[in-house]
Amino acid sequence: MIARTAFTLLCSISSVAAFSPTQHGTTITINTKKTYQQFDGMGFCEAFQRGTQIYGADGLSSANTERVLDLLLSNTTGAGMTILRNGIGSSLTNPYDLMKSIETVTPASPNATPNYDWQGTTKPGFGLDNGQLQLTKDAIARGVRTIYSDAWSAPGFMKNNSNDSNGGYLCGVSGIECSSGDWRQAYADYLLQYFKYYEAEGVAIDYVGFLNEPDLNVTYASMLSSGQQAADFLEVFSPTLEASGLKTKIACCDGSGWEEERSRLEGIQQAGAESTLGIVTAHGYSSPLSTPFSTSKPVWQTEWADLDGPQTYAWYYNGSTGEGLTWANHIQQAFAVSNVSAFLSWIGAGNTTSNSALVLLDGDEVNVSKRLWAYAQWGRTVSPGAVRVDAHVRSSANVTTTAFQNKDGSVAVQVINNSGREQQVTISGLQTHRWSSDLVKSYLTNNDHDFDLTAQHQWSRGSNIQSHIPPLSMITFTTGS
Ligand SMILES: *C1O[C@H](CO)[C@@H](O)[C@H](O)[C@H]1NC(C)=O
Ligand SMILES: *[C@@H]1O[C@H](CO)[C@@H](O)[C@H](O)[C@H]1NC(C)=O
Ligand SMILES: *[C@@H]1O[C@H](CO)[C@@H](O)[C@H](O)[C@H]1NC(C)=O
Ligand SMILES: *[C@@H]1O[C@H](CO)[C@@H](O)[C@H](O)[C@H]1NC(C)=O
Ligand SMILES: *[C@@H]1O[C@H](CO)[C@@H](O)[C@H](O)[C@H]1NC(C)=O
Ligand SMILES: *[C@@H]1O[C@H](CO)[C@@H](O)[C@H](O)[C@H]1NC(C)=O
Ligand SMILES: *[C@@H]1O[C@H](CO)[C@@H](O)[C@H](O)[C@H]1NC(C)=O
Ligand SMILES: *[C@@H]1O[C@H](CO)[C@@H](O)[C@H](O)[C@H]1NC(C)=O
Ligand SMILES: *[C@@H]1O[C@H](CO)[C@@H](O)[C@H](O)[C@H]1NC(C)=O
Ligand SMILES: *[C@@H]1O[C@H](CO)[C@@H](O)[C@H](O)[C@H]1NC(C)=O
Repeated sequence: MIARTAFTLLCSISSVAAFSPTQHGTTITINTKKTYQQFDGMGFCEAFQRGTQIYGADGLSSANTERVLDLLLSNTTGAGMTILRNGIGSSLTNPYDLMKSIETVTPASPNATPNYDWQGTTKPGFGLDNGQLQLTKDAIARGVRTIYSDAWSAPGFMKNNSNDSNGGYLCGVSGIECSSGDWRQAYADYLLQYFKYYEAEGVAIDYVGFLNEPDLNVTYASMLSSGQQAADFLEVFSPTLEASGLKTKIACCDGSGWEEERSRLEGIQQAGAESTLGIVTAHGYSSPLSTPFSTSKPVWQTEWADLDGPQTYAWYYNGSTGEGLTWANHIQQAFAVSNVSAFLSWIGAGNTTSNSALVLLDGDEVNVSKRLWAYAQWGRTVSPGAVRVDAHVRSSANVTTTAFQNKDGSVAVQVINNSGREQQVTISGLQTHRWSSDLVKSYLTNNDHDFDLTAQHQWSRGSNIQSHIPPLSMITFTTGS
């Protein structure tokens, strides 16, 4: 539905604002010449067998499997996610919701020939790698460009607590001497073998993580590590990966919060191992995203969700932790303040009584949280390879913005109005279009809209965009053909 009322355009009269800034007006000035970090994508995870629920483990019909995949991945009807994060299994068995390892038999020593078993990771009815291989293929077919495979732990026999759960450390890193020896090379070889199995299925893994939340000791797969200890493994892993000829790059360390990751990154830097990393990865749980890390590597927020709240589908109700607007603000601040290049949800779709999924499944019921449409505001309008550009806000109210320029020259400007009144917004500085017949479109999400196209107009380059943003709403404006 195109509702023309919410949108007017100041063609060619250029920067003459049709209202006084004192009337709840907001002016956003875009400067595409001033650029910041690259955008790599929006993403999600279906590890711990959550993916099997997309394929019907809890009663979802095949028609709804398609619908759920579209909701997460489609760039015309869904959130347009382009990054999938998979879990590399470390468990001995795979009842729900464990992830079985490709190496469950303990070798006699770190140098003994390993007994890898890819077929052993079959989840009956859902295929290899505990169901994740099929999801990976389907995701790629629907536009996912980047696969990030992350190990929550090494197999138990490589660790000083002899278990893939309950924390413990990799044998052979600083301070961890095990009677069984140094297992760093064996762990590197094991991760490599996992990628080779995917390669044989025609799937290239772009990034590999060898830790997940290495600051937490928990009763599921987990492995502790300091920055120095991560560097001790990188010293072995990086040359192993390089020698393999695979293009997979290393991610580290998926700290459970921003500061937990910052301290590990600093440890890696002090140990001189930063150059071995492809990306720096952090979660948002234990400490919130804040000032950027001091690194030239792209930084990704790779896991975050509301784990504690009751199931929340609303965009805005009272500003609580699971609402769509709350997450729109988290995502926007991550790009604008914390310099991330990608933002990943914990669970995409799943049957959960917590509030962590963007799409909640129950039997054949599919309930979409407004959080999904917060992800769509970037996933649908910014393509991997875009760069964030300067967007300066002058506002009498609570309006925040990010702007990105896509490789084709088009620009997407995400504007959140956190205030309880409608905002009049003027966007200036959009100059860089090469099309003779540009369009400007606006996509609205709030309690009544799900990334709905609310206006579409001819637009001439250099002219201002003027619009109204309803209270407690988000609009992304896009230019392009
Ligand atoms: C828009 O509203 C949200 C939710 O109330 C708030 O968090 C945000 O800071 C507001 N932004 C602006 C620019 O008013
Ligand atoms: C949308 O997805 C399709 C299918 O993957 C892809 O070919 C196309 O380039 C995408 N469009 C944008 C704007 O990202
Ligand atoms: C593993 O090493 C850590 C750090 O030295 C130590 O605290 C822990 O007790 C060790 N675990 C076992 C089971 O020995
Ligand atoms: C590993 O720890 C888990 C969780 O505490 C426990 O259930 C399991 O029996 C342990 N496995 C082994 C091989 O000790
Ligand atoms: C991790 O937690 C387990 C269970 O509470 C405990 O036995 C173990 O000592 C802890 N390990 C470390 C290294 O803290
Ligand atoms: C933001 O990240 C990029 C790498 O993606 C880096 O080159 C740049 O220096 C960072 N900027 C800030 C302010 O940290
Ligand atoms: C918001 O409303 C929910 C549902 O009624 C309630 O559980 C929660 O405590 C409220 N949160 C705040 C911050 O008021
Ligand atoms: C999904 O929504 C329906 C209808 O509102 C509700 O009855 C059901 O409990 C919801 N399911 C979940 C998993 O929240
Ligand atoms: C979803 O999970 C709940 C809680 O674990 C469970 O009771 C329910 O049966 C599950 N739904 C389906 C359809 O499996
Ligand atoms: C903007 O919105 C946020 C969240 O609702 C609020 O905390 C903040 O006070 C608001 N700021 C202004 C200037 O209204």
